[in-house]
Amino acid sequence: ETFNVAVVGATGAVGEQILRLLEERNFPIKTLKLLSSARSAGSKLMFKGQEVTVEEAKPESFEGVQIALFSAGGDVSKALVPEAIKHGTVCIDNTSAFRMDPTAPLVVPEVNEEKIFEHNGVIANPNCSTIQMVAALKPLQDRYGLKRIIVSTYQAVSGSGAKAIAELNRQTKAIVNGEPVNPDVLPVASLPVKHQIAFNAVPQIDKFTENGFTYEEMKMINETKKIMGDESIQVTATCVRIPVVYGHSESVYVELGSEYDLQEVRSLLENAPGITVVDDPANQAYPLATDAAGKNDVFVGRLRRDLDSPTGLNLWIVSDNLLKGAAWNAVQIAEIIAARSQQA
Ligand code: 11C
Repeated sequence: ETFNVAVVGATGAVGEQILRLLEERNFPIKTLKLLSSARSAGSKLMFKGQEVTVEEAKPESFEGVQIALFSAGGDVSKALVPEAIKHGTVCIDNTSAFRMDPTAPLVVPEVNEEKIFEHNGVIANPNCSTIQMVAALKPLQDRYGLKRIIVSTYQAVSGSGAKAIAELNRQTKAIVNGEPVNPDVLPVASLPVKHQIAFNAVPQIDKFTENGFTYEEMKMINETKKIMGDESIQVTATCVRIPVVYGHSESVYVELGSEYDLQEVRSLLENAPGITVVDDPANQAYPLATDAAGKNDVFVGRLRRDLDSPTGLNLWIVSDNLLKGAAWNAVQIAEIIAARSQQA
């Protein structure tokens, strides 16, 4: 069986990776529609050696479409996912629009694949920094339970889109040449104050909420509980933007539900799907954003016991934010839907 597929936001940073993955994984496509905002409509993209013209996404675009992957921003998803559902399209949504909707499954296949089939038309893809953390913690949750997570992130500028990548490049050149930096995009393009990202660390990703946490931090807190299916897990997060282009890194301190054996933790992670352990301090081997970029896996290292708490464990978790953090997780979900439908 092959499928009529649409990619909404095909010209964006994540859309580009979705197309590459659909091509590389030979997804069973009957027809492919590339959709975008009016601004990008008319541009041409290559898919399997053929030129495809990008069309403006409209409610009627979903006629006959069986699977649609959305990554064109929350407003586009809020407006068009309900229209697509009316046409019977199963929507995989990369934005935050439906993540906390209790009727929408929030899925990381390594953690809660079975939730996919509880959907009412839309399956939400979590935030990038959440996905890599829960994928790595799932085997530990299954074996020991999770009591508390304290995470600090070191996030790549590509999470904020193509303009932020250009801004980092521009500022880096400006500083090296002794020219003015003129921050224009980060931390949040729509807010009046901007900060230098080159040679800096900015403890603000997205806007602030009323409780003093940013939306990015609240995504990590709320989405983790929903995906892991346990509201009692305590989570606190500090999200920081650093001058890296691809790959989010995370320092995670976790208190497990019981005492643990470090060798067992290592082998649980080594045998977990989608996880690669890189952890050999004697040879200075640990996950690096530069190594994770372009790869689908989540990389875990710096495994070490806390010195005070017998249930405390430290980890360093790195993954490509545009791949497992976005496009690959979405394509994985699409592959699972396609495989189930082919079995039926
Ligand atoms: C960032 N995590 O790195 C954000 C990007 O909710 O899908 C993804 C935002 C989202 O800036």
